[in-house]
Amino acid sequence: MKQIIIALVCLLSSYAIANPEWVNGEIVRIDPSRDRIVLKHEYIASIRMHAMTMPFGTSKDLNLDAYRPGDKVRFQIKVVDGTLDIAAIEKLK
Ligand SMILES: [Cu+2]
Repeated sequence: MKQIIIALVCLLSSYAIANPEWVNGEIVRIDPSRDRIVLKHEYIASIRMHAMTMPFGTSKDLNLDAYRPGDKVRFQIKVVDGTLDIAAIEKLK
């Protein structure tokens, strides 16, 4: 079972690397103390995830100072240790 999960995560991360996909969403909450951001996102085709509101991890080099809840954004994801992190984000005009 563990191997299946690892294989799945590897598959997901190779998808994300091979085909960086921009996903539209809206910021719901930013939680810098826990390196987390909650986004209401549209369907993510690369991992076949339906639209939902969920938390994503954020890395230190992602500067979110200019972002506020309610901002419309587009973002790219990456799989880190089995969790979804934001690889890139930018505001939609
Ligand atoms: Cu989701």
